[in-house]
Amino acid sequence: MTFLSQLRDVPDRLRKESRQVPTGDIDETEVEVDSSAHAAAGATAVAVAMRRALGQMGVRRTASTLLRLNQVDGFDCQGCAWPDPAPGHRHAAEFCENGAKAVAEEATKELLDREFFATHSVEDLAGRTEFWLGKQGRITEPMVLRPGATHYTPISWDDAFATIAGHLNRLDDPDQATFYTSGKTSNEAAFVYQLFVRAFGTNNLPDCSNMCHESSGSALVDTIGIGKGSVSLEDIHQAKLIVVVGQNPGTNHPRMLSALEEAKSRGARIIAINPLQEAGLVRFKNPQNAKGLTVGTALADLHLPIRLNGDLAFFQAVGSLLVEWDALDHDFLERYATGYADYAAHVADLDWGKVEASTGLTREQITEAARMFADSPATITCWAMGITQHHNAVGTIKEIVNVALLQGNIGKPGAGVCPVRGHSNVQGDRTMGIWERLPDHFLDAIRDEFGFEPPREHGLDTVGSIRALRDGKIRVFFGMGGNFVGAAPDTEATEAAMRNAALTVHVSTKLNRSHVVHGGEALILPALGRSEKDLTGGRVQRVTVEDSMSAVHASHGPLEPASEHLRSEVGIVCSLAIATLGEDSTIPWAAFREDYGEIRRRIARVVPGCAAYDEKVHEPGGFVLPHPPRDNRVFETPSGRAVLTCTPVDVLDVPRGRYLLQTMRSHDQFNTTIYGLDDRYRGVKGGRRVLFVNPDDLRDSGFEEGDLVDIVSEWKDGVERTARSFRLVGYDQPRGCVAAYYPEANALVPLDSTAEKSNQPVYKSVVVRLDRPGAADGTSEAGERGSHGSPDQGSGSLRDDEPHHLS
Ligand SMILES: Nc1nc2c(c(=O)[nH]1)N[C@H]1C(S)=C(S)[C@@H](COP(=O)(O)OP(=O)(O)OC[C@H]3O[C@@H](n4cnc5c(=O)[nH]c(N)nc54)[C@H](O)[C@@H]3O)O[C@H]1N2
Ligand SMILES: Nc1nc2c(c(=O)[nH]1)N[C@H]1C(S)=C(S)[C@@H](COP(=O)(O)OP(=O)(O)OC[C@H]3O[C@@H](n4cnc5c(=O)[nH]c(N)nc54)[C@H](O)[C@@H]3O)O[C@H]1N2
Ligand code: SF4
Ligand SMILES: [Mo]
Repeated sequence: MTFLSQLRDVPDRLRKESRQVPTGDIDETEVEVDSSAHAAAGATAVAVAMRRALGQMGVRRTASTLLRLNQVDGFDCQGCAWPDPAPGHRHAAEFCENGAKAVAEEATKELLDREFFATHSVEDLAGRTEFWLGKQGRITEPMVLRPGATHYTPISWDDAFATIAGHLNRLDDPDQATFYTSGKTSNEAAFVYQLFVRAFGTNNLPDCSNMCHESSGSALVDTIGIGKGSVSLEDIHQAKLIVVVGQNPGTNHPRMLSALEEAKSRGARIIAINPLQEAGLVRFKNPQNAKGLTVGTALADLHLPIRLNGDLAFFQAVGSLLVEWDALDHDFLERYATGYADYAAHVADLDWGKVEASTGLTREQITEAARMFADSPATITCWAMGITQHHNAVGTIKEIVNVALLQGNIGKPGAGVCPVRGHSNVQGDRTMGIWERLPDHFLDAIRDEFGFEPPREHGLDTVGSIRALRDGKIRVFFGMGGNFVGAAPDTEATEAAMRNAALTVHVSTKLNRSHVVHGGEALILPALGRSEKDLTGGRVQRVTVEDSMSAVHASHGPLEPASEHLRSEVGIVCSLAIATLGEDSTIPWAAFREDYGEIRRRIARVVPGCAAYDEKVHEPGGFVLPHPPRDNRVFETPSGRAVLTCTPVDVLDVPRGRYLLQTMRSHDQFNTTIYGLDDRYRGVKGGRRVLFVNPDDLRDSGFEEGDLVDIVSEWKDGVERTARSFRLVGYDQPRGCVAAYYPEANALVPLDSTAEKSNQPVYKSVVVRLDRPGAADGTSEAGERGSHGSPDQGSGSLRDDEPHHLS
């Protein structure tokens, strides 16, 4: 079923959902928008980074952390998963503004003690924004919220473990628990965690990847036989064409701009495909030159302002032109690929009308880009959430792979496919077995090493876990890091689901919404952060992480822990395992807790590609995991070849009076952690509840710049979801597209609106209308429907609409 027909199936009567996340402690009337101030200079970035770092950490902690950040004998940045240059090629300041903010947020001197929890009831905390919660400081001791209690109170570690073990062991079935992981967890912690969960008896291991690059993994496994990107940092430097699509590196992977700059200085051309003109790529000054002083020019040679969700059509059109022009690597296609004949026939029928409608681009624009592909001997395509968070994301990524395969751009220097990962160790967590659908050979290795039979039935992912919580099938939620409630789609449904659990537990550094929207009983277990010394077992412990380009290396923090009561994630998992599984477990939990080297020696025997792990991670710069397509053009698919695939082009029609909404990050947040209220590169200052709208659409809408609107999404499940009070901002982007920040807009994303095959929430193409405040529930002062465009379109009228292409 296409998205279009799903929309047209919206029932006549919609159930209204309008639970709002708190807004009270941010004065959004203070928001200032200066649309001309979009460009940012490097010097500003460094000044902002230093101001934040000094403000939160003080002089001494700032010096001792930032100088060790991303250094060979230092600690890995908690920010994104962008790789570090080879040892010997690193700068003294090998970090970006957002890396400095990530460190400052964790290493803050603000502490959150038991008095804080005695003062603030959970009800009070549930009325605060994520921004306020996160700014209260580091959690310093384990806390419990007993059934029916109004306040969190201190609990000893032993009692905490006994409480959790009691809940787990009282379940009728291990599948009544689910164990989430966010992507900061180290390889050692991830390995013991998945081992514990499987020894307990379930594969319910949802993770943030389910919301992030699941679509990339699905598409890449099917086509090239491995779910990871095929390039190294050196490949980026050597590429002749780099396509950055659906990604905002100036904010989310800032050091990538340095790599792009390097590539450009060696003659690469760059195409940016994005509805927005993101800073660094498209707009004037390079915000992230490592030294922060030189002011560069826009990196992209070509910017294509694509309509949201148009990328599948775009890449298919490029592929069809490459076939038409015979700009192909025939040798590669014959020796390594399969499916070319079908693909060529499929794209020969390309409907350019559909392509133009879907992309909002002209045939000339697409042809110009295709020429750049044809002229390049080595092309890399990089992508992130602008690609993965759509209903047809898996198909789009397969289309990106098709184009790469046509030109033999896999397994040669300067070429490849590059899904740019989000969290600093999200890729490593998967490598270590955090996956609800772990393959049998991996489970066999666990069985052979540890002498127990792990469960074989696939577990639940993120959306599956929310549904199971809602339906009462899951009673215990355990979160290793992250902010499940804040990050998940459909805020009202997710919050209700969490409240349905008997027990919710979070291993955390900072307070967030998942602690205050809780199950019958709730625990907060405070963990060491990556910037802190880990002396578990009485010795200095190192951990290891894997970056977006499969490089694995060690990390150890320099700082004294924020509190003596903090424990490492490894320590927490091992103690919980002993409490839950008892002393006669076949797994040496105490030895693991004593010496993480013991965990690494098991990783070496169990995890594919990790032989001699403990030796190799201690070499300067670590080692790179094997990647058969990249290393030897070996494709471990059923046919033993890379697979070209055929996907139909669907135009995502939007009914009249509706817009396509994407939810994205500002320059002052890390996912649900809100560092501050300024999106400097987009000219927004002092607030977050803004909706960016094309200026012509704004003019036609009957609203004015600065007006407040409620954003309403309608969906075929019969629920009308509302996010209230967003200020309209005119902002250059294709007509019909609008943008708001995550997590404020998560309430609008229906739980069941997920990508085909990957089940990833569709965060980047939500059909919405704009109402005058209160119109949706009849509390509007004007007393009338405030729907954008044709005022006769109330809820449920979608089926009568003539859909039209917004271009
Ligand atoms: N400072 C900072 N760094 C971060 C994070 C953070 O929150 N803050 N988060 C980390 C995580 S977990 C992740 S996953 C990454 C996310 O990194 P990004 O994917 O860069 O994050 P988003 O802000 O979601 O930006 C999506 C980009 O895709 C564009 N886009 C949206 N829809 C489409 C589309 O249909 N087609 C095209 N071509 N473009 C589209 C948007 O305009 C935007 O530029 O960043 C990581 N790094
Ligand atoms: N609307 C919308 N929703 C989205 C997205 C989107 O683009 N749009 N993006 C999705 C994506 S790509 C992702 S990855 C998810 C992110 O989802 P998550 O990874 O679950 O969320 P974060 O906001 O990164 O988690 C922040 C919390 O992690 C905890 N934490 C921080 N550091 C540590 C640590 O070292 N150890 C431990 N134990 N805890 C720590 C802190 O308590 C902090 O409050 O969100 C998804 N949600
Ligand atoms: S680019 Fe990413 S990993 Fe590197 S310093 Fe910045 S936030 Fe940290
Ligand atoms: Mo992510």
